[in-house]
Amino acid sequence: MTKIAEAVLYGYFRSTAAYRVRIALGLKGLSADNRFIHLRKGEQAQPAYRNINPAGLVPYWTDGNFHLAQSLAIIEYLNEMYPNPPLLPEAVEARAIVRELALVVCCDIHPVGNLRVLNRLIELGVSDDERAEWSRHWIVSGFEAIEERLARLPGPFALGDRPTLADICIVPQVFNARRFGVDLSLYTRILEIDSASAMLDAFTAAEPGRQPDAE
Ligand SMILES: N[C@@H](CCC(=O)N[C@@H](CS)C(=O)NCC(=O)O)C(=O)O
Repeated sequence: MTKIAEAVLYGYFRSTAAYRVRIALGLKGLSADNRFIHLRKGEQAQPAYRNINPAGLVPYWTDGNFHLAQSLAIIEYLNEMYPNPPLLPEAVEARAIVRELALVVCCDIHPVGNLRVLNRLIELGVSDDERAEWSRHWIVSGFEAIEERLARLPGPFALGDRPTLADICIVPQVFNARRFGVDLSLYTRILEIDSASAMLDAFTAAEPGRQPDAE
């Protein structure tokens, strides 16, 4: 594991977006200093963190004067700075498909189940059960789209025998789906990715339960 000298990753053990960056770092054989922002305690909204990342979200990446938000931007940055092993396939079409799958997770599933959205639903009087149903609904809707797409692609990963950005996004979303009690039995290709990933240290070391701030 090569430590990137001044780099700091701000994260939270259960943040699926930070989980994506942890996997990417692991696949590259890289590490950074970790700082933990306790999202449940609201540390992301405190001035101490807002002064670092005004958006008040994790993950956040700093390397000296270079600052970067958004997990996909951080992962693509790491992929360009440290090209081996590549996290995107070589063929243009394959790269586009991998990005398509990653974006279903990052744009269509994750944002509507994010903590601040669920907190806003609490303010609007939505019950615990209804909020859980809300999260499951959007995970199922996105997973159906992903599963259909994956059915036409070779496994065991999203696109062939090497993990890519698609797997980096899908695996943390599977963790989140299990947390919300989604029945995953229908998604055989997604489960295949989950099993193939579980054989790789980069994925297991990034699991929420293995992080120093895990509760
Ligand atoms: N699109 C952003 C999403 C970042 C994000 O929403 N992170 C969540 C944790 S997974 C967060 O910080 N939530 C804090 C909150 O909702 O207050 C990314 O991919 O980095």
